[in-house]
Amino acid sequence: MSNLTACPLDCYDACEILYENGKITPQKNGHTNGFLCPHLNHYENFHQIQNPRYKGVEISMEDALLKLVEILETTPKDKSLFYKSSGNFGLMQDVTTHFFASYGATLTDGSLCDGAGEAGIIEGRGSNKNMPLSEIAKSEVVIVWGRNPHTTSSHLLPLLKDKTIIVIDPVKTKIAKVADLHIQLKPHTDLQLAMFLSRFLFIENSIDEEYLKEFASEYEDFYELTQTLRIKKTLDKIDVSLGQIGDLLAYVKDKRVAIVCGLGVQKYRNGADVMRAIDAFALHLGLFAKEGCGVAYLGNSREGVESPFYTKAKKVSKVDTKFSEFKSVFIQGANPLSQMPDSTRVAMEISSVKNIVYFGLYENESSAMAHLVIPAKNFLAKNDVRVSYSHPKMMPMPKLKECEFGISEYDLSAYLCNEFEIELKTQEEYMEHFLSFSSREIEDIPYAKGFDTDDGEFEYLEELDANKVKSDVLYLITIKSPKSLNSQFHRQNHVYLNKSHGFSNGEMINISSDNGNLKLEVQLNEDLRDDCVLIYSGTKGVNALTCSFHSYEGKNAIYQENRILLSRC
Ligand SMILES: Nc1nc2c(c(=O)[nH]1)N[C@H]1C(S)=C(S)[C@@H](COP(=O)(O)OP(=O)(O)OC[C@H]3O[C@@H](n4cnc5c(=O)[nH]c(N)nc54)[C@H](O)[C@@H]3O)O[C@H]1N2
Ligand SMILES: Nc1nc2c(c(=O)[nH]1)N[C@H]1C(S)=C(S)[C@@H](COP(=O)(O)OP(=O)(O)OC[C@H]3O[C@@H](n4cnc5c(=O)[nH]c(N)nc54)[C@H](O)[C@@H]3O)O[C@H]1N2
Ligand code: SF4
Ligand SMILES: [Mo]
Repeated sequence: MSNLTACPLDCYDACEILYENGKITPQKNGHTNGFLCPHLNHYENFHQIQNPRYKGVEISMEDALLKLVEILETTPKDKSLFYKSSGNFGLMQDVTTHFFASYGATLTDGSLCDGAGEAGIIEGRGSNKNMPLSEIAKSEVVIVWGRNPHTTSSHLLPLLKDKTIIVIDPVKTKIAKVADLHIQLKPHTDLQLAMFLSRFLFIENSIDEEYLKEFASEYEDFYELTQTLRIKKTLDKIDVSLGQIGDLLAYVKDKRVAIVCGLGVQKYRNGADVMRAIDAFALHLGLFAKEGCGVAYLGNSREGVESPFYTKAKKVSKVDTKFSEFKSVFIQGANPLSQMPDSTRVAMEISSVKNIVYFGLYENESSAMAHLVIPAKNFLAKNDVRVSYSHPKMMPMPKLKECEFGISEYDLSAYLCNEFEIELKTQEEYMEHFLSFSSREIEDIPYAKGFDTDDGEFEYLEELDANKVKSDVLYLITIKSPKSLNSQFHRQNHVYLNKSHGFSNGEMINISSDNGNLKLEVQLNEDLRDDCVLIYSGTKGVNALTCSFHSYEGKNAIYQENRILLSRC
């Protein structure tokens, strides 16, 4: 049996890995380049939940499954909610969705992650096809725009060697420190910057009019829209200089350019518009039609893969879920009590739910609230298969070890389907179905022949709903930590800020927003702007500060819209 598998975590890289002599090791060839990130290096050291429990008392798996059936039987179908997130990215994880949808439970839609940016991309291009890693490798200049690759996509780093690197990020990230140009703009001002970049390309006459006439014929209207922004006043407000814009344009001129975007640009209400304005800049640079050029974002990793599961159901948003409207809530691969925005609201809402079922690997805020806890098996002990955001490979994740505790998603679903007489194919049939997409075609240069909109043309933003840039406010930056995968593994417990606020290292301070507050210990960090306060995703309590409004498009959470106040404890 091959000991080759893939990392199950929700991460850009989707690394192939080996399981040899009871140890996870990196795959020498391919994009992992023989090194693993800290999560996988220490994966098996993290304590997994081993025993099911009901109301705090350990019970057998058999009793846990009987309890689960009893909970479902005593709950009206429309009062059962299935809440799944991305703890494990395997395609087989959705077999539980199949059960709950077929059963008649309510599911969730919306996104805590990349939905706003994706909506903007789809509006502009008609679809969301990602730039593959193999094309990024061929570029000469990489613009890292609101992504933190040393933390969140470390396997991109070898590809960036010897290229010109431009970083657009309010934080002086590791990549910003070695970049040829770092634009440390004010948060939430990327829309304005992207509009200016397009405008100056027009002014310099650096656009390919023939290409635009064919694929984006409204370009003159868009140019007019960019002119509605006053140059000096806006640049001052967003903290970008004309010189920086000139430098950036000089670096990208006549070069193969990859714009590698992350979530940072779109954790805002108008996140879709921001991404669409960045796409427009890429379009004016001609990045959609050339080798080694393009825009990379998270994208739809399941492009071209048909789901074999039944997933039609009533859906409620996973951003502001009204848990109290349900009698039973089944949580899989998620820690909503920490990771959803407005966690105080979430805790209040969910406390009135009669039956909270948690199906996961680790103890956390959600398992602590749950009445019934069912341990899952980890990816090494079950069969699955996954796809990646950045390459077309279908990666089998076969079962590589026995584990006496926990239950796989397939086995749990098989049990429930049997109890409730719902049709389910064998696991082998589902695996075969997924693997049949192994040779699906993914274009190297997406959109080379035009866009996927109705008329094949790029749809521009038509009005500029740029947020008012405020001065004298503190922005909350809440991003991914190198030590945790959201709330999995080693969670952080500090607030990071620079010394201009007058606090010292180790001091406990109060951080408050319109939404709530929390106390954290200060770590001074001079990589941050004076107007930014950083708290990592996964830090306990961080989402007490965030609101549960949706982005205007894409039904996404907006983690960085809250202004922050700091005070001594
Ligand atoms: N180690 C680790 N890796 C992870 C994860 C993890 O938790 N830990 N999580 C995984 C998941 S679920 C995801 S979705 C990905 C996300 O990975 P990334 O896309 O890298 O997302 P973030 O870390 O949220 O933020 C990226 C960058 O955006 C910057 N930023 C913040 N606000 C703004 C802004 O207004 N404008 C601009 N231009 N930049 C801004 C931040 O300073 C940060 O450097 O990472 C995945 N990989
Ligand atoms: N403040 C703030 N909040 C954020 C973010 C942010 O940047 N800042 N980022 C947002 C983003 S991008 C995301 S994607 C979400 C992530 O939100 P969640 O998906 O809720 O994130 P995790 O904290 O990774 O929790 C995943 C859970 O999955 C379980 N799990 C892991 N593997 C398996 C498995 O094989 N089977 C089962 N059944 N369970 C498993 C683990 O027990 C773990 O508790 O958080 C969002 N929340
Ligand atoms: S870099 Fe990402 S995909 Fe690769 S092993 Fe680490 S968490 Fe998994
Ligand atoms: Mo995410």
